[in-house]
Amino acid sequence: MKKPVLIIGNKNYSSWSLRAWLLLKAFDVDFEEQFIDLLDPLAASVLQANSPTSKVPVLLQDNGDSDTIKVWDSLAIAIYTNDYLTKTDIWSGHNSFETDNETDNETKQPYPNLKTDRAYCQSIVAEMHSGFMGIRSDMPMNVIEKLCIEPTAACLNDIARIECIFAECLANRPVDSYLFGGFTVADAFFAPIVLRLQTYAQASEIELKLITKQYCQTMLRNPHIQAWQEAARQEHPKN
Ligand SMILES: N[C@@H](CCC(=O)N[C@@H](CS)C(=O)NCC(=O)O)C(=O)O
Repeated sequence: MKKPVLIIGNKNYSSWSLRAWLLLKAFDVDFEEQFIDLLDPLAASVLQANSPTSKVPVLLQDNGDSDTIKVWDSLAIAIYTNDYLTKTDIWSGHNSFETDNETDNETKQPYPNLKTDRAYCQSIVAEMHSGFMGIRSDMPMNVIEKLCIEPTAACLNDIARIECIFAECLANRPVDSYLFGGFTVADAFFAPIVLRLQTYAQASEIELKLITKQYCQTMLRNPHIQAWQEAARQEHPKN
């Protein structure tokens, strides 16, 4: 079986590409990358040829008999990954067999809070996918820079909401936890926020809560996020 192919944009700029890429990496999916340079004057025609929405990411999987399954949009890629590409339940980070049975294989005990955590995870992933326009418009992803902005009220409201989500998820967890303990799709969807805070927060004197800073540190230590940042720097060799 051929490896799935993930079509992505520039690692310095494409936040939706990062979400899908990180998800596949974190859940050990063996895939190939295909790059579209979004800054190239010909990008529009290349996007049009590869994506029904003319946007990245797009996931392609060989389905035999010259048939290729095409999945566009980061949220659809997450759902497809959960259904077909990994044995981990991406909404909880646990083994799918265990979550189907709602029982920890080792202890044979029901997982505490499994349904509540999965529902929360699904809700914040959907919220990220459809919202946070203030932060998206004031703080476009730019991995390699440190930039000072005057954040609008909409952006500050979005940051406050994100800090509230982080605080609720991380309450009563060890300092170096992901949002639900182990890595879930929520961490992949909030990864671009962490990189945006790295680019803009300190340079713009935006005060963040301790728990937000701790979560950002945890994410920035993730080897896949480090590899993504390094690749973003390679796209711009002068940095
Ligand atoms: N809702 C889409 C958003 C995808 C999106 O906006 N991708 C941007 C890159 S981050 C893109 O392809 N932009 C190209 C263009 O608009 O020309 C998803 O979740 O995948």
